[in-house]
Amino acid sequence: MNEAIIFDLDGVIVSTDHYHYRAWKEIADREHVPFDEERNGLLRGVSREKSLEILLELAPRTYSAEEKKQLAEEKNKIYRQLLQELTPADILPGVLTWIDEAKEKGLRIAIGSSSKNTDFILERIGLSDTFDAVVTGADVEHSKPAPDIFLLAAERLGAGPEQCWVIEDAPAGIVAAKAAGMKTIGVGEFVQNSGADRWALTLGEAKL
Ligand code: B16
Ligand code: MG
Repeated sequence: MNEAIIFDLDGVIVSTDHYHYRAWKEIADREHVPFDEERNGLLRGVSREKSLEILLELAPRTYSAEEKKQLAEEKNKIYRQLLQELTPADILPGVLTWIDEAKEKGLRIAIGSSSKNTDFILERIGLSDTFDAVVTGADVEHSKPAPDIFLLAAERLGAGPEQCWVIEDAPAGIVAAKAAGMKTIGVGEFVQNSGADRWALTLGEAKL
């Protein structure tokens, strides 16, 4: 049976980093928590709730579970507003070629993303009907770096883990894919030394 490809979303298909940053920064400033682009890098690929935990590590006070829930909701509201700016022109270089070539070769393709905004993002960039399966943080209890998202994506594709290639931009995603027993292609500077089986600076330069 042919191999399958599971694409991460944020950082591989489209870059939403700066939107996440702008939304988290607004929350951080309001709460007097130091936060910059470097700290934002720590949130790459991990869930919204875990991202908030990391952000609040530098907070001057502690927060109740209810307060955290509210902050995460507020962040998402700001983020969703910013996502309105996304268009198909934001699809990262090389993505459409990868999708076309996979389809030509008869490979099944999926999205495996921690983002609970996946459906909205795919809609904004015009790729809602492109993938054979879409698995997000909303479908599993444990998000990346746990393997659950990728294992469910493989199951929905009808592929065994050993047949799957995962394309990821985040260390948490590479750890998750390896824990799932899958082959990995790291894309971008954040996963250059993360132990991915293959690596390229951009998806356009990456090879299966
Ligand atoms: P949301 P990915 C991840 O998406 C992002 O990289 C990460 O920064 C974000 O915190 C996470 O989704 C959750 O996103 O708040 O939209 O549910 O890289 O796994 O596609
Ligand atoms: Mg990512």
